[in-house]
Amino acid sequence: MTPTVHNQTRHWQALDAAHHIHPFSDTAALNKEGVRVITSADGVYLTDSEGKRLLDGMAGLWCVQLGYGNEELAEAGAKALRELPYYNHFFKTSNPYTIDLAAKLAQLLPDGLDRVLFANSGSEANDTALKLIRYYWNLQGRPQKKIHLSRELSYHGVTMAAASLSGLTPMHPQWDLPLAGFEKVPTCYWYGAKAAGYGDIGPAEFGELIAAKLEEKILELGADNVASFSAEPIHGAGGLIFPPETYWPAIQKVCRKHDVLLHVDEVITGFGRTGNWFGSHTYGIAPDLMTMAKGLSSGYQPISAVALGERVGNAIATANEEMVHGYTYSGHPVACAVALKNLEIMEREGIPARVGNDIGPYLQTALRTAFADHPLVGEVRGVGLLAAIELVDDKAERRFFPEIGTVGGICRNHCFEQGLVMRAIRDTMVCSPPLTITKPEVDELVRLAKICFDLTAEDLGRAKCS
Ligand code: PXG
Repeated sequence: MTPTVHNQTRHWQALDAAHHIHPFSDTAALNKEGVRVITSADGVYLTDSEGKRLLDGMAGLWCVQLGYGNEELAEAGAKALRELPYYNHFFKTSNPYTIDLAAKLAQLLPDGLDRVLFANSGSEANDTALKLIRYYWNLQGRPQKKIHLSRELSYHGVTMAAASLSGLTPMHPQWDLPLAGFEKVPTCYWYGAKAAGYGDIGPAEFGELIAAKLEEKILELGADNVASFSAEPIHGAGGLIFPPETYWPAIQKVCRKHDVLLHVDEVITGFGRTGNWFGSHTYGIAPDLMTMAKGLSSGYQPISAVALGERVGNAIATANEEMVHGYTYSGHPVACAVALKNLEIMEREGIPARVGNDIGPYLQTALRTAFADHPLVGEVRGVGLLAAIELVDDKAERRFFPEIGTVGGICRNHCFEQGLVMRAIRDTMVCSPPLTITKPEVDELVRLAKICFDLTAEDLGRAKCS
């Protein structure tokens, strides 16, 4: 590293510390340490201002489906920027990019989801979904149906309503949330069931039991007061928790029985991540509303959407009054152009099927083979190109470390040092690489992860993996 490069990094770090507040960060601690400045990216690799390369096992924040440096996406954006850099949809207007994207989504989405509204982030999409749910019940003449149910450990974003919907409780006290009318139900975290006092229950039975808890909650609140149930098909930021196979069928039955709208948050699970276009395809879910963001544009542009099933879609389309909602940038032409190209490439290259049949199983097998006997690894779980490795104190007992998050933090730091980006959620290491990752790159990811897990085991004085 040359002195000028280092000075440039220091300069950026100083300016960042002085003027930029980071999301989900302890500002004082971060400024003391100094941020890492990412200057470029290509394929599955990031490069920082010191010239260090990192294999991005997280696809940014679970979003860069097609990897970095995709020329076609860049060209699509540049073309739209020249042709129509902005126009809105408020004044009885539309534009070809937005129209084509809406129609393309209707074609790719699960049956029945035929209409979409656009927004700019996952949080906005979820906020919008909650408003539409309230509007729907108001239109039905059932204004008392107002309570939004969601799950413990869920992550739905950070606006006042999306944070209220989120079940990760540390997200609430700084902002006096949740708002009134948001209630939580337990979730289907089978690996943690023993530690949570459910005993030695099997996954299938646990899935049914947790779905029954949703019904109990609805009955306790009164079905006439419950508007909706929101859930990610797979918990993402809550620790990559995959549902037992009994869970989703039972949940859907409960929602139908009690006339509770089912809102599925596919911000992470959408666009090929699970080996199908949507997580709802993977788990056979038929949502009333679906929200999506991230992979919709491979993260190249901020864009999100709410898709509506027949019930809510028809109610709005036949309300014969103005729907008083919309953003300046709803359906932004440049974002729509990039998203449209993203979907075209994914379709042309058969990306969801590649994840489902080829590279996804390859990653899952490689991780299971590498970590089956690792002293810290209690479980490797995953679907498609989502994988979680649970680091535990006692494998046989499925017992977590006493100070939750410390070991995950140690491991995550080793990963950065070794040139691998993996996220630690509590003591679960998670991985969600670009969907374009190659087999040699998966091999490299697993090789680096193994070094880091071994270093973590050494730090803890545990035997290393042979
Ligand atoms: N729903 C889900 C399921 C998400 O994962 C959002 C909504 C909110 O999207 P926006 O675009 O408003 O951020 C998300 C976002 C992490 C992490 O560290 C995860 C997300 C965002 C930031 C960090 O895992 N997911």
